[in-house]
Amino acid sequence: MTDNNKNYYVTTPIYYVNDKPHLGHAYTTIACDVLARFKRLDGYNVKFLTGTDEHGLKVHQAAAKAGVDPQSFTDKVSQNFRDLVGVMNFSNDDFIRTTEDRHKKAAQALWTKLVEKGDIYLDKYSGWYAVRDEAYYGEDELQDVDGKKIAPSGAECEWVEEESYFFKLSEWQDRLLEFYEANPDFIMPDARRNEVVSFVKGGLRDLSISRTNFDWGVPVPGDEKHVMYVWIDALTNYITAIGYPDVDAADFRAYWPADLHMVGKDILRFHAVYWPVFLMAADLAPPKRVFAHGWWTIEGQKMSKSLGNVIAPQDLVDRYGLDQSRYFVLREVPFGNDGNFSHENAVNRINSDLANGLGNLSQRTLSMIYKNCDEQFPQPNEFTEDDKMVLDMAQDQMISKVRTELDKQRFHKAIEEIMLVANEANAYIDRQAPWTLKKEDPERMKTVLYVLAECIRCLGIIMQPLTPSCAAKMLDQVKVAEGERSFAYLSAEHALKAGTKIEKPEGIFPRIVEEEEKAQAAG
Ligand code: ME8
Repeated sequence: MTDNNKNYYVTTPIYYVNDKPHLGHAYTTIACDVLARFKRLDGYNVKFLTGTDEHGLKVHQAAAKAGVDPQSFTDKVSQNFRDLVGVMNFSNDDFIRTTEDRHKKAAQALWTKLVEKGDIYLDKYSGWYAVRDEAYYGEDELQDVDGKKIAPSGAECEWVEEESYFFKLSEWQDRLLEFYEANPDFIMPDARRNEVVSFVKGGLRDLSISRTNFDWGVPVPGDEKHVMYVWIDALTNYITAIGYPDVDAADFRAYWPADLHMVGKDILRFHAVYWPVFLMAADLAPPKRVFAHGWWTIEGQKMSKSLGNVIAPQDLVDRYGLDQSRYFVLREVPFGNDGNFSHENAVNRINSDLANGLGNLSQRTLSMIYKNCDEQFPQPNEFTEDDKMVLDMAQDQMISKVRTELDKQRFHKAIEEIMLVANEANAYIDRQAPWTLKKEDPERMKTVLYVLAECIRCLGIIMQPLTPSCAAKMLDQVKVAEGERSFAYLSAEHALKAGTKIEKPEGIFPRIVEEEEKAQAAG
C-alpha cells in the first residue's frame, strides 16, 4: 500500500500541563509543523504527533495547589495545548495525552518487556531529586546555595530515600556509544552530539524508574504501590501513538523508527541517552534522529513560566499575524542556537522579507498584468538568458536546495534559499523594467510579466509549509488549482497557462507600519 521510504514520522515533546503554552512551546511545534507540511507536499505519508505529558509529581503538586484532583486539572490544562493547535494552525495528525488508556497500556507493555529482558530490578534509592526537572542529580553536580542543594538547571533538589525499580542503564554504555558511532546523524546539531557522547563516555549509572511517594502516574505492572518514573512514561508516547504494543499495526510498521524527535536542548539527554536504550532493550529500533534546538530568551534569560517572562503565542499572532509569526521565529535564529526575542527584529524581518520581498513582488507583477494584459496571463515570447536564469531558479533549483536544508533541520538556510529567489525576481523586475517596456516593447513586457507570474507560482508553492494561509492566497491569485500545489508541480512542465484570467490583486503581506515607526522612535 505505502512505500516505506515515503513515510515520515515527526514528533514534538509532549508538554507538561503545569504550564500554559508560551512561545518556546509554540516554537518547537511550528518547526515540526513546517517539516510535516513540507514532507506531505513532497509526496510523503506523514504522521505528525504532539500532545501533553500529564503525570508526575510536578503535575500532582500543581493540581493540589489549584485545589482540584489531578485528572480534572490535566483535562483543563491540556486543553490549552489543544487550543494552541488552532491558534498556530498546526497540522498534527494526532494529539496524545499520557492519561489516555491507549498510553497506559503501551507504557505498561514496554515495562513488562523490559522486565522480561532482565533490564529492570528492585532496590532502594537514595539521592538528590529535583521536582521541577523530574530528575535525579549526583552530589557532584550540585551547588550549595543558602543551605539548599541546587541542580545545574537552577532547580532545588531534595533528598529522597525510597524503594525503587531500576533500569540497568550502566550496562548499555558500550552499545550506546557504538550506536552513536554507527549513526552519526542521530543527534543533531553536532555540538550537542559531542556533549552527549562525552556524557555517556563519562559512565552511566543505573536509572531509578519508579516512585512510591505519590500515585499520579502509570502503575507499575504487578506492583501497584509504584508508579512509573514520568520520563519512561512520557517517552513511550512516541510509540503509543502508532499502536504499540501491537508492533504489527499498520502505523507501527509504516512509521517506526520515527524520522525525527524534535526537542529543546533541555531534554536532549532523555531522548538521546535513555530513550534509545529503552528501545534497544525492548528489541525496538531507536529513532533515526533527535534534534535539539535552542531556547528563546528574553534579555538573555530562558523564557519560562517560573521566571514570569513568557510571550503568549496568541499575543504574537495578534501583533504580527499568524503566518508572519511562524515565519519570523524560524527565519530569525539559526535553528539550534538560542535566540533573543526582539520586537524590532520581528518588525524588520517581517517587513523586509514578507512585505517588501514576496508581497511587493506579487503585488507589482499582478497589478501590471491586470492592468496591461487584459486581466490574464500574457503569452510569452522566446525566453532570453536572463528569463531562463530566473525561471530555472524558481522552477527547478529552489526545491532541491530547500529540501537539502530542511532534511538537516536548517530552517533559516532553507528560508534563505527561498528569499534568494524572491530577491532575484525583484532584481529582475528592476533590471527588465516592464513599466518602460510597456511603451517601448510591449511584446517583451508580456514575456517579463509572464516570467514573474511563474516565479510567484513557484514561490507560493514552496511557502505553503511556512505561511500556509498567505501562500494559499498567493496561489489563489495566480489561479493554481488546489490539486496542483504539491512540489511535483514545481517544474516548467506545469508552468502557468497564458490566457488564464486573474482578479484584481490584493496585498497579501501587509507592512507593519505603525509598529515599525514606534520601534524606530524607540531605537
Ligand atoms: O520537558 N525556548 O515538557 P515541557 C524554546 N514533558 N523552547 C522551549 C522553551 C524556550 N524558552 N521553553 C520550552 C517537558 N520549550 C517534558 C517532555 S517528551 C517525552 C517530555 C519547549 O512542557 C522545548 O521544546 O517542559 C522544550 O524541550 C519543551 O518545550 C519542554 O516542554
